[in-house]
Amino acid sequence: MTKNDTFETRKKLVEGRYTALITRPNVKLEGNGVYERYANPVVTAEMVPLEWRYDFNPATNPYFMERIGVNATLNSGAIKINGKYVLVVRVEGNDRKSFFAVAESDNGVDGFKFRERPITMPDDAIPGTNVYDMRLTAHEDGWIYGLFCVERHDDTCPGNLSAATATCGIARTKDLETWERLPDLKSKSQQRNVVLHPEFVNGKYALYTRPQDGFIDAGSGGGIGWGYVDDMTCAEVKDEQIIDARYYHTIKEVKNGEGPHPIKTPRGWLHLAHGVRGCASGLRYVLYLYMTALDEPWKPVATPGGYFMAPVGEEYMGDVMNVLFSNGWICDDDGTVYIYYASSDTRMHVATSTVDRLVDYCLNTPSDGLTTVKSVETINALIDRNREYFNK
Ligand code: M1P
Repeated sequence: MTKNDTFETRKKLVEGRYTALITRPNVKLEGNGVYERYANPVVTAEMVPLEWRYDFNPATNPYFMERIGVNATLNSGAIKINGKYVLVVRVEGNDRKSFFAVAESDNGVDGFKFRERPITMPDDAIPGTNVYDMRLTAHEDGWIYGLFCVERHDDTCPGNLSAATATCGIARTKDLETWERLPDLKSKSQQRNVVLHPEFVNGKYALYTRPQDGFIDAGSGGGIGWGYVDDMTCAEVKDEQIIDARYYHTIKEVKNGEGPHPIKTPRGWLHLAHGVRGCASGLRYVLYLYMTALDEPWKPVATPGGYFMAPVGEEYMGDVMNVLFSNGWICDDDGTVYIYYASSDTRMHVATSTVDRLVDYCLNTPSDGLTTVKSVETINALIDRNREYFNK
């Protein structure tokens, strides 16, 4: 077989596999009544366009080998624009650098197609090493903001190659194509998982924050915070109040962080977040919901106990095992909610539900009583109430 034959044979094979993958229909699975998962992930590393990864010139790539590998597609921001379900995907290369890329679908559950090129995100005045996990907010000021984590080496520790800092990067756009980079958020501590509330509150921009002592450890950062910003073009959060605290022996003992911005419902703001606890195999990341008051989005009104979603099946497996993470969801006009989540820092999935069901879940799931005794009391109370109805 000549080199040219090899090129043509492999190209045909790779292109055929790629087309089959990106046109594969998705199938809704039965769930627990709160939400439904889908059979296939919606975006994987293999779905990243071939022309981003392969050299298509037979003279310079006679074996049709992949030249630039993609390791994962994960933690994606989500928004609906012009009738399309749009993800700003965190694409991570084999070189460990993440970048953002837009993928769009007509129905939100399959057929996601990447735009022609990844996003060229302008740098801050202080260049970053890595960017990831964008939260998208179409704010009432008319801009679409993207808030994301910017990682830099911590130069105060010159001998330590793993010392890093986490800061909130800010950019805005009208079309997800051209981005205006604004200065990074100023705050007293390091920050990750910062999210812009979609409305002005008390005439100011409002942020969900996650103050943290170090790059990995939340440390004395007590949970999800809330703070105000006067001007997004020079954003500074001076005071943060913790609105969703961490607790001993809960799903958010070690860390928690706001997911996408909350959805406005008649009963209050509906929030999706992640909680982290330690176990023998490392950290376990799960998703949970809570609600805050409509006129006071910092005030919790419903705090269902335990997790809403945790890894199942292949979701356990990946680069960072035992992780579900979400920073994007879309609420349609008919009340359908598309929850986009990544499993084990490797691939993107969707689950669907409705605003009504998620609010019902929040208002009727018992809070965490924080002890075994309380948990058993809560179950017994349900059994008692069920006596009249069960097995009739
Ligand atoms: O590896 C799991 C997640 O770890 C971090 O999340 P957090 O800041 O809450 O600990 C982030 O690096 C996130 O991207 C990653 O998915």
